[in-house]
Parts: sequence; structure tokens; C-alpha cells
Amino acid sequence: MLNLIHPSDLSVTHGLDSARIGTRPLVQRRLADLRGCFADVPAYEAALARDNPLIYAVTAVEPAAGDGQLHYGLGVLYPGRVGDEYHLTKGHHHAHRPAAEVYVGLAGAGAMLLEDEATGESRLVPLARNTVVYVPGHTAHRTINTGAEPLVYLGIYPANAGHDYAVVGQRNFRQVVVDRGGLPTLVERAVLSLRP
Ligand code: PAN
Ligand code: ZN
Repeated sequence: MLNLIHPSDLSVTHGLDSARIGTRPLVQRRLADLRGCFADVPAYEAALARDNPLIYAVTAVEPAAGDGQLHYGLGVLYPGRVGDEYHLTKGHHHAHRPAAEVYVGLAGAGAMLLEDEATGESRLVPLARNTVVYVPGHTAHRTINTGAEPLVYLGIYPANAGHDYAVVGQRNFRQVVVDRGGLPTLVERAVLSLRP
């Protein structure tokens, strides 16, 4: 097997200021790419009318496909808010629903919003430097930067996990993470009051 892995996939070097790994393709999500993600639509449209900043970037490393193999992504989620809601990733299920994932926090401070697909139960768990988060299978997951610095992390997942954005794209997450008096607070989207 070892001879089937490209040597450049055996060890990679990266910084903490961007998600760039050498010349690998970098997926960049700007504010315009996140239409429908934020709860406060007028705040989103007003922000987009001013600028279209980079919200996050990810490089995926996919050394090998097949049973037992792993892929991983290096993500950098930049700080900021749209209205009271912190910058976030689109969020997704894995196309192969049983696939779990391990997130390793490298820099910055934030959280992961987890939502069980069957029950709708939500958990907000810390993701920061020196923090490891386990995302079980069958769980939608979204990364949120609640701090003032870029949140840098690795997400390590089975090679056959795949990404399914459709369910989150249609229904979004049930819960929203907003700044309430300087504290990240989980609020039910259905009862969210955008102007407290
Ligand atoms: C991560 C995510 C990364 C970007 O590598 O893909 O944080 O988030 P979205 O994919 O939701 O835009 C991961 O969870 N991979 O499975
Ligand atoms: Zn994932």
C-alpha cells in the first residue's frame, strides 16, 4: 500500500494563517456563498452589499480511496458576525451517514454545532486549540468561530464519508449560535428573536 501513496501525501506542512497546503486546491467560501445559512437575512444582505469577505477556506488531503482509508481537511474559519450570529461553515451530513469524524483544534476558539439526524437533538461543543471533538455518524455538523482570531482545525474522516449539503441547505440547523451579552448562546431558530 505504501508504494501507492504519493510521497507528498505522507507528510504535509501547513501554517496557521491560511488553509493552504502547498499548491493543493483550496476551497474558499465567501459571504455570497453562504446565502441561506445565516438567520438574520436583512443583516446578511446589508453585509453583502458592503463587501464579500472570505469567511472560511479548506484544503482536503485525500491520500487514498477505499475501505479503511482516511481523508482530512485543514480548515480556517475567520472571525466575525452577521447580525448577532457568529461566522460559520455551511455544515453537512456525510453522504455515508455512519461515517464519524474527529476534529482537532489547532488555533483560535469556537464551537461545533452537532445535530442528530434522527432526533433533531443539538449540542454545542467547544472546538479550540488543544481541543478534540468527536462527531458521531448520522450527525450534521457545522463549525462556528466565537472568538476574535481565526479558528484553525483539522477534520479527519473515512475516505468514503462524502459530503451531503442538501438536507442542511433545505432545512438549515434547528439551533442558531448568537452573541448574547458577549456570550455564545444557543437559540432555537424557530423562536429566535433577532432584535432583542
Ligand atoms: C470538514 C468541512 C469543513 C468545511 O472538512 O468540510 O469544515 O465545512 P463545510 O464542508 O460544511 O463547508 C468536514 O467536516 N469534512 O467532512
Ligand atoms: Zn464532515
